[in-house]
Amino acid sequence: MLNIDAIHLREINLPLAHPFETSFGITTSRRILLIELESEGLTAWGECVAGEHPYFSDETIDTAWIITESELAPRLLEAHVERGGDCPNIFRQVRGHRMAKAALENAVWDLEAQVRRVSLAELLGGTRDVIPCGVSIGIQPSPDHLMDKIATELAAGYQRIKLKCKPGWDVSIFEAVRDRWPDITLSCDANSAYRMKDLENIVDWDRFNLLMIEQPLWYDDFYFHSMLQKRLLTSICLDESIRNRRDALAAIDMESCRIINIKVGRVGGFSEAVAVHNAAEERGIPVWCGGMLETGIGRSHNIALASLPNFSLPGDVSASSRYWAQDIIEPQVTVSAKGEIAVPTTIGRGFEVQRDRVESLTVRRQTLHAKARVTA
Ligand code: OSB
Ligand code: MG
Repeated sequence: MLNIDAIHLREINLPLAHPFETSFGITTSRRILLIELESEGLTAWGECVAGEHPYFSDETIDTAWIITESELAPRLLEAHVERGGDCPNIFRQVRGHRMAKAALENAVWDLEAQVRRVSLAELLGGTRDVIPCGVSIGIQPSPDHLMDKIATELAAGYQRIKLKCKPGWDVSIFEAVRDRWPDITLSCDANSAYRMKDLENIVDWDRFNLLMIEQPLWYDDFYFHSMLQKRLLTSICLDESIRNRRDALAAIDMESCRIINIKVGRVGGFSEAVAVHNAAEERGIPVWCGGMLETGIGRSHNIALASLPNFSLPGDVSASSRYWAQDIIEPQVTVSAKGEIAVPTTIGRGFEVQRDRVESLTVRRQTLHAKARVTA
């Protein structure tokens, strides 16, 4: 039994070390909802990956805050909780709001790992000692800026370069990058910036030998992606479209994609992330772990998840220093010269939260307490 005594919500504000531009906008600073669970002297953490605006997904930090405070946290405090895997059922009545649910559920798994005295990776079923790392490089002010960034990341050892793209920042960029680096593992991510009128343009990208094209079409689509995939040699990878295991099954059976990006926040927590992973594995579809510009808390959860066996492609989980002047965990997440992150084997998530730092970055807070328990 996991007796949760209190749930603390807090918002921290943290500037990114470098602005991050996608087809849907530029992020220069993050407003992040952190969850802290208190349970019989233990502290567990969760991070909500919803952004400030409803651009990547329909959730935002503000919707997540309200739903957590008014619906999810009260349910969790009243429930009989044995394990992290109980959370989907506890939250079942609330539709959607998967990023809000994930922040709480992942904190419960973090707590469960501490109570069982195992690493979070082990609790999730992880088998890897190290995870292979790639980087996601945002749209840059100029092609020269992009070339410099790629050179830096390759020198650091990253195994795969993913370029954010959009109409006007695509073919000419791929050409320039392939001219200079004909053999690197390269992919692109459109974040739904294209439509079927662009089909012939996208088919032409086959000549760049990309590992995958991530979410080229609508954020909620399977059918048109399957039409596009039929015309392409390059694999499509779905990100935004995959909300749960059933979506993964639909996408795989319709041949809308040949690769899946798993983001634990996007699918509603570790239980569903493992379910998507397993469904893909049974059908021979490789997965990789996506990122959402997380602090070290969400990042450490991503590392544990990415240690599962079917995370066979390099993910977007990279070093703390690529995002933050100083991360809020200790040690910071670092990547080896081979482009790998070591999966912690110590109890729990394996990185300490810098509590004083978090305290000083906090701009809003709210605490919910459990009702006094009756002990026999
Ligand atoms: O589509 O993968 C995406 C960041 C914010 C929103 C969506 C995406 C991303 C990234 C960055 O690609 C991944 C990372 O480095 O955390
Ligand atoms: Mg993506």
